[in-house]
Amino acid sequence: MADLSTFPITNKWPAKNPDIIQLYSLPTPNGVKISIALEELGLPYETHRVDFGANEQKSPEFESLNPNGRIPALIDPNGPDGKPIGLFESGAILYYLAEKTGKLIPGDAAGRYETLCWVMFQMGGVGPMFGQFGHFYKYAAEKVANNSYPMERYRDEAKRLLGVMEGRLKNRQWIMGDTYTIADIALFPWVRGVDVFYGGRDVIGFDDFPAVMDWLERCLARPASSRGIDVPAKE
Ligand SMILES: N[C@@H](CCC(=O)N[C@@H](CS)C(=O)NCC(=O)O)C(=O)O
Repeated sequence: MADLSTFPITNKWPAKNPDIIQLYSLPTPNGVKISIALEELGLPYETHRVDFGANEQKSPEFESLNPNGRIPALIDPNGPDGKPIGLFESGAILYYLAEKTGKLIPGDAAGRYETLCWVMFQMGGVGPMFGQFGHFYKYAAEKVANNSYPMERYRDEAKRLLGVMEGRLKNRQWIMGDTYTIADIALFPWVRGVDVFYGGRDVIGFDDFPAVMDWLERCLARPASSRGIDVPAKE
């Protein structure tokens, strides 16, 4: 049995089965990227729900694994050289899982780097900008009731980014063409989130991006997406 005692996070969230991947998460766009990837890969994993209401993501135990105090974070008891490894930042976790299994990423070096470009596009662009849009459009709407600038700025940037995706997805089934990869898994929960979490479908103008919408439907229709999209479920 793997020994995870060097990871203080396991004191607060004990592992029932320390031999399988431990995922610390919530069903947010960043969180579900990892559960969806794990479902696609068929890797066994145990989930631990991090309660934002109790600010658990900023607890010393959580920050011992991710000093940035944000989900998702993960421990793989069977990391490089068979030793346990702790990881944070969803893009890095996705890349790790793809490298570990040789799946959800093209086999050739050029294809792998191109996939990484799109993962980084999500991490540096789509995630932060869509997130700020949601903040000003929904969560902090009252605070900026007299100033439409923040919402408009991030709305327009979100639209621009969707335009980039529209160009990429025209005549492609997936971001990398015929192969479903971690780039799709990084991006689609954020596009879905504009609608499901922020109610922003109309203000962003989803209808202006038909190729993105068709791709989103294809992503959501995958059985692994249904299994991973609400993980960890409420107890
Ligand atoms: N770049 C990070 C972002 C992670 C992130 O922002 N997670 C959010 C949930 S989607 C979070 O933990 N928020 C809690 C907080 O900010 O305190 C990643 O992709 O893993």
